Amino acid sequence: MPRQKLMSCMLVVPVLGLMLLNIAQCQNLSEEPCTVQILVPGLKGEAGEKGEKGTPGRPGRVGPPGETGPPGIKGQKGTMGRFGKMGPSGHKGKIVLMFQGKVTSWRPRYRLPCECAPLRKMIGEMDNQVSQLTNDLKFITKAVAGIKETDSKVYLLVKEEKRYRDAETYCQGKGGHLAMPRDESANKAIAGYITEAGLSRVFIGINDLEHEGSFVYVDRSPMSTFSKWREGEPNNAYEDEDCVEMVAAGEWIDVACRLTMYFICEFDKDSITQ
Ligand SMILES: [Ca+2]
Ligand SMILES: [Ca+2]
Repeated sequence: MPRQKLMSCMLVVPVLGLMLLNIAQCQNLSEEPCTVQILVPGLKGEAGEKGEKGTPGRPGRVGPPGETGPPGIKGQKGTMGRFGKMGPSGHKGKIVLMFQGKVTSWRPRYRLPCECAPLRKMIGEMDNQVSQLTNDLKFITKAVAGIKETDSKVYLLVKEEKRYRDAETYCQGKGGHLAMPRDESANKAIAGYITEAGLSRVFIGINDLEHEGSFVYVDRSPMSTFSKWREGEPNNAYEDEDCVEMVAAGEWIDVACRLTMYFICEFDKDSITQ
C-alpha cells in the first residue's frame, strides 16, 4: 500500500461517528481493506482509597518585604563600646597668673620646669601660711571653748602633757607665758579652772632653776609678797625639784621639771585686744 494511503487510513478519530466515516472513505479510495486502530477511553472507575501523606515539598521562593509595622517600645541601653584611638595633640597653651588683681600671662620660651620653679616656691610659702593659720585657728577654738580671765589676764588650760620647759615654749609661741599667779584673786581663778576641768595638777610659771631655793616667775620677775606653798613645800625632794605645779586646792608644790602634765598659759589682755 502506498505510504500516503497508509497515513490517511491510520487517521485516528476520537468519536465513533467519525471513525465510520473514515472507514467508508478508505473503502472508497482503495479496494484494499483498511486497518484502523481505535483508542477509546473507558468508563471512569470508582474512587480509590486515600493514599498515605506524602513527604514535605521544597521551600517556596522568598516573598516580597512586608510593610513597616508600628513603632515598638524602646530597648535598654547597650554596653559601652571600646575606647577609640587617641586624638591628635592640642595647641601649646599659655600660663595665666594673677598678682594682686592684675592678670599676667606669658608663653614658656624653653622648658616648662624652669618656669615653674618660682611658682613652686610661692605655693610652698602659701602652704606654710595655711598651716600657720590652721594652728592659730585650733588655738583660738580652744581658747573660746574654755578660757578664764581676770581684770588684766586671760588664762588658757592646755590639755597636752608637756615637760615644764616645753610647756613654757608653747605658751611663748602664743604670745604669753605659763601662768604666774601674783595675788590671791589670780590664784583663785587658776585653781577654779583646774577644778572645773576635773584635773588634780598643772604646771604654773614658777621655778628655782637658776638658784636653788630662790623661786622666781618664769619671766624672771621676782616673787614679792604673795605665795601659796602647801605645808612642807617647797622641799626640793631628791634635790631634783626646780619646777612648780598647782593642785586643785590652789596650793603650790615644787616638782621635777622632767615630769609631763597639762599646763595653763597666761596672756595680758592688752596684748590680746590690740
Ligand atoms: Ca629646787
Ligand atoms: Ca616638793
